[in-house]
Amino acid sequence: MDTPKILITGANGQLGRVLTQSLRAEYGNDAVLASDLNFPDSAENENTIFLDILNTERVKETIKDHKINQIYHMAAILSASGEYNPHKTWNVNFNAVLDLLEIMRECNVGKLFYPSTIAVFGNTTPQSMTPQDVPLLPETVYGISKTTGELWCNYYHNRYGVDVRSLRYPGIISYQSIPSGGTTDYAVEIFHEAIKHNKYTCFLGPDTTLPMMFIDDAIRATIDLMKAPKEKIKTRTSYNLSAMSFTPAQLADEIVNHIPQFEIDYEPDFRQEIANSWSESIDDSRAREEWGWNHQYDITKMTKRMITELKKIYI
Ligand code: AKB
Repeated sequence: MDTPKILITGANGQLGRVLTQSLRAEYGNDAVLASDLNFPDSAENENTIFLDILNTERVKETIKDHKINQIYHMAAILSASGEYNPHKTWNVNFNAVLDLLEIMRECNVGKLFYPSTIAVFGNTTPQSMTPQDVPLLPETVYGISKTTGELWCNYYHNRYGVDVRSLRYPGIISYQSIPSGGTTDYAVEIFHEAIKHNKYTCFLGPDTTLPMMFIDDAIRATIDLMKAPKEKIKTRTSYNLSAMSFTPAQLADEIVNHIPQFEIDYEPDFRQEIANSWSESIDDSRAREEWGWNHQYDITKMTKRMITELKKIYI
């Protein structure tokens, strides 16, 4: 197997940052080229570049110049932000992926990781233990673009043999950055506000159940999927992936176990409708059977770790 030479797009995002650190820890700094539109804390250097994924020629040059053989394409506009600018969201989330698939084919790049999401599900999807193969009728432009991307990934794999692998991420909970633009972001914001102010106003109602995952599990799933032998990856649209499901009220109760004075109130906004169209829980048995996926964090373990890590930052 070739030594990995990895390009990460969206390396400054919630998942991209931690993925960059983890892949560098595993393969060395020089094996990982981190790219994004901007990096507030660091200037460009030989392993970090500013790259607009809509600039197809520059993306292609970068892949050729750096002899890239694996791409983690993490750049995307998320569900809530996407609704403010549907056409830009389509361009970033879909057209850039189609161009990338074509570059993969043309330049014979080894592997592509394509992040999909629970936003591919919609009001017609069974909401409890959503099966792997269901009709997808997403409500948001983010969901539409990710669904279409899944289908094109499958097409490029079947037609041209492009080794593209994908996961349908639930809401990701991490302490390394504050996500923005998503519907599941409340589950990160709540920890910051609990530690700083002992209270949080949630933009979803108390009983909104959504699937969630702690960052360590999400990163391990991503890297394990990319490392799995080709013949084990039988799903080339995107794998359902699951760890835990909870409501804002249940998460608040967990936080109270660590911060007894914590209080939550609720002011649902337009994101409530998006959340209502998504699954409450996910059947990810195919990922577990085919390449050995197994989560390690439940709501209790995740809450304890989030509070421990954020206290190191704030207190
Ligand atoms: C969002 O809320 O938009 C994302 C997602 C579930 O893909 N976190």
